[in-house]
Amino acid sequence: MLTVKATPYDFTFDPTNTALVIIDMQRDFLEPGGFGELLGNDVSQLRTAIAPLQTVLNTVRAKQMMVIHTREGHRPDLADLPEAKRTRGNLSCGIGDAGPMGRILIRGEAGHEIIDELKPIAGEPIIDKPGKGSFHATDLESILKNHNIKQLIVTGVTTEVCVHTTVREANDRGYECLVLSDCVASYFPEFQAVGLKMIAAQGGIFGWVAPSSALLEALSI
Ligand code: TIU
Repeated sequence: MLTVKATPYDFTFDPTNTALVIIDMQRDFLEPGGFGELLGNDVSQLRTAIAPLQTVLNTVRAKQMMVIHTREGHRPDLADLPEAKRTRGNLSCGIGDAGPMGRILIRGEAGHEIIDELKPIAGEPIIDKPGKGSFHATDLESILKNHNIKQLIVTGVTTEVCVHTTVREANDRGYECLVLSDCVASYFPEFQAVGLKMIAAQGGIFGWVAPSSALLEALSI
C-alpha cells in the first residue's frame, strides 16, 4: 500500500487496484472554436492542467497502473443527445452544428479528440460518455469491476462539472477518489477553489484532494 499526503487525511492505495481517470481533455474544451468557447468561456484557463497531468500520466504508465480516458460527446445522428442538452444555452452554434473543428461535441470530429499532449496509447480504455458523469450511460463501471479497480485518481476538466459529477457518481458506487488539484481545471478560478474544497470537506464527503507532487512522491517509493 502507498500513502499520499492528502486533504482531509492520508489517501492509502494499492497501485494494482487503482486507476488514473483522465476526464474530457478534449480539443472541444481546451482549444478555441470548440464547445467550451461557444459556451462563453476563456479556454486558456484549462491549460494549467496539461503539464502536471503529462508528468502524472508518464509516471503512472511506467508503474503499469491502469489508465482510463473519457470523452464527452454524441453520436453523429444525435440519437443520444437529450433535447434539454441540445437546446441549453440558446446557442446559435451548439452541439451537432458545424464549428471550426468539425461538428461540435460529435464523436469522430476533430474537436472531440483528446489533445495531442495526452493522447491515449494502446491498452488504455476510452470511455465515450454522453453526459457529464463518466458512469452515466457508459461501460465504465463494468470495466472497473473487470479489472478489480477499487480506487480512482481523478484528473481532467472541468473541476465543477464533469470531474465533480464523476467523483460523486464514483463515491456513491463505493469507489474512493483522490482528485489531483493541479491536474483538474475550471474556466472559473473561484469554482476551481471551491470545487476542490467541496470534495474534501466534511471529512472527505466525496473524496480526497492532493497536489500531483504528493502522488509522485508516494509513487517514487
Ligand atoms: N462546461 C463545462 O464546464 N464543462 C462541460 O461542459 N463538460 C466537462 O466538464 N467535461
